[in-house]
Amino acid sequence: MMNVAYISLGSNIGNRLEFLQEAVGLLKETQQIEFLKVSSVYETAPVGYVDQAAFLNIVVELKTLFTPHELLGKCNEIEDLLGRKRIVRWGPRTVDLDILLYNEENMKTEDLIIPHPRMAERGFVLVPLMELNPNIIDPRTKQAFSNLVHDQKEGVHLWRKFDGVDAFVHFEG
Ligand code: PH2
Ligand code: MG
Ligand code: MG
Repeated sequence: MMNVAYISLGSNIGNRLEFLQEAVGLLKETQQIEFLKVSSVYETAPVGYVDQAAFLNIVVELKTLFTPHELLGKCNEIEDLLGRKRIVRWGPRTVDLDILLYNEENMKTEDLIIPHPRMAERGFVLVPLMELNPNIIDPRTKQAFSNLVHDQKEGVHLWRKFDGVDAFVHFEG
């Protein structure tokens, strides 16, 4: 059975676009994942720990045969693969992959909470998510995410638009 999932990707070290591209490329070449869409790239002010460089953020929509935990395993594997390329001891990760949504799943386990517990307060998540699908309902609150996005646009700036996943993965610039 094919499931629809949304993943948020962020990078704020080194060649940020290249890390996002490599991560998306690794998702794309995974047998149990079929790619649907990749959002535009946004440059975003850091949220939470603010004393760090600006991020590039995207959201991807995918179809997958993976269960939520199998998808989490794949995300962690990609973070490890790309993270190991750098030796930044205290720095943020080169690339972060967070599962936002998985079908209409509303689940809480020790290592995985879906929907992502902080997604509704994060412009760097909501703005690209609304670009991909403005009709999504929060399975936890039953509210449309589009009702929240208006207050969350501060610090989120369109950085570059790509025409499809392949254009994104293979772009060299
Ligand atoms: N990720 C965080 C913390 N803060 N801020 C922005 N702008 N983008 C991120 O991806 C991000 C963040 C933790 O993963
Ligand atoms: Mg994160
Ligand atoms: Mg994470």
